[in-house]
Amino acid sequence: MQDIIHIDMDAFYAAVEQRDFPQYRNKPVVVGGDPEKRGVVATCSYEARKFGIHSAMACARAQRLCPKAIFVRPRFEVYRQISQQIRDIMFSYTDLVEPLSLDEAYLDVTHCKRSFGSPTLVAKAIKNEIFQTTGLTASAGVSYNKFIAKIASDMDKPNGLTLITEKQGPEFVKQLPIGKFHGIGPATETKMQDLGIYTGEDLLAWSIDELKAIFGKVSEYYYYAARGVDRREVMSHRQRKSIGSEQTFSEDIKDEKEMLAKLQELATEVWQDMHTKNICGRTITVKVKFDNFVQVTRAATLAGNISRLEDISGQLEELLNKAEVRGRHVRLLGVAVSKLTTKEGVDEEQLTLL
Ligand code: DCP
Ligand code: MG
Repeated sequence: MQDIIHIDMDAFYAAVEQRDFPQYRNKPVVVGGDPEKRGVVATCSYEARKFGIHSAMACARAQRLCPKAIFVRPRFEVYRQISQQIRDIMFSYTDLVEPLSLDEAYLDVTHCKRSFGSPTLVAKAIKNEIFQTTGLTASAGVSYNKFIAKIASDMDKPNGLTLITEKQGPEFVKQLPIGKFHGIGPATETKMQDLGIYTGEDLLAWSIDELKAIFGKVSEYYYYAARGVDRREVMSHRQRKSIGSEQTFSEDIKDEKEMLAKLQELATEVWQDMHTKNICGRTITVKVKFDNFVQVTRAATLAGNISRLEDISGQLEELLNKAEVRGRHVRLLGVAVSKLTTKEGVDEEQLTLL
């Protein structure tokens, strides 16, 4: 059995605009094109949704529905940066992360790197970390496959967390409107409804062959989905850029010597990991998060590859000093190595392209 989490940011572009421009908060905000120039809505804040505004609607119509709405242009570069922050968080929990767009991803946490006892607690921790890091909320669906996890993440938006267990799965799918199935867009939905298929339960009456005659290759997915079954795996296309280890402390650390000792421990872990994975690197980064959640990183790049643990350890004190930790309370420390190559001297990035 797999433990799958689907994470989807709430009103993503609009939430970013409300975060960065306090004057937009609690107001109907529409991100998209120009209403005067046949622009289209990319997304809108939950305040704007109350007026019936939604993605892909003409901005001119949105303006008629809510004349007070604030129209803003998208800032893709900012969204991309935040998307990367979110992904880094996800990858710190599992290597199996499959992004679907800038604001959503599937995670397979069956073998979570930072285990908290249950996938629901892992989802909670990820949501929490996303909020601490970006100031934005996400919704999570927790289930035993991708199909159900994705529907679950949409059930309690915004800032929701919904668990659907393997036991609940088949009954849950029965009552599901057919248009909610991932991959069934408006055209297929109409086609299904014309055949009398309105819910998952209606779909149960159809054999694979009957479905294939009408829907072709995707029929198998429909057939199994109707039974709450989805065997698709979470596909990660990650190119590893760094290898690292970090720790959040139950109590903040104030003593510099203690910080350095912790960094040494983390460096040893990283070194062992590099060794097992047969990876070399040149850049050493120390990450420090203070009690006010401000995070700083300080890095040093060596002339050649790291060849001994001491190459990493030797940099820690100076990097810690550069992070200006003196007199401050530290809640997290991390060590990472980047500019990676394999022992054979081939770039990891090149390897993944082979
Ligand atoms: N997007 C877009 N055009 C669309 C749909 C979406 O440009 N037709 C962009 C803007 C969204 C982002 O993609 O912010 C994510 O899409 P979602 O469908 O996840 O929508 P939101 O995150 O905005 O809202 P929700 O809270 O419903 O997830
Ligand atoms: Mg979203």
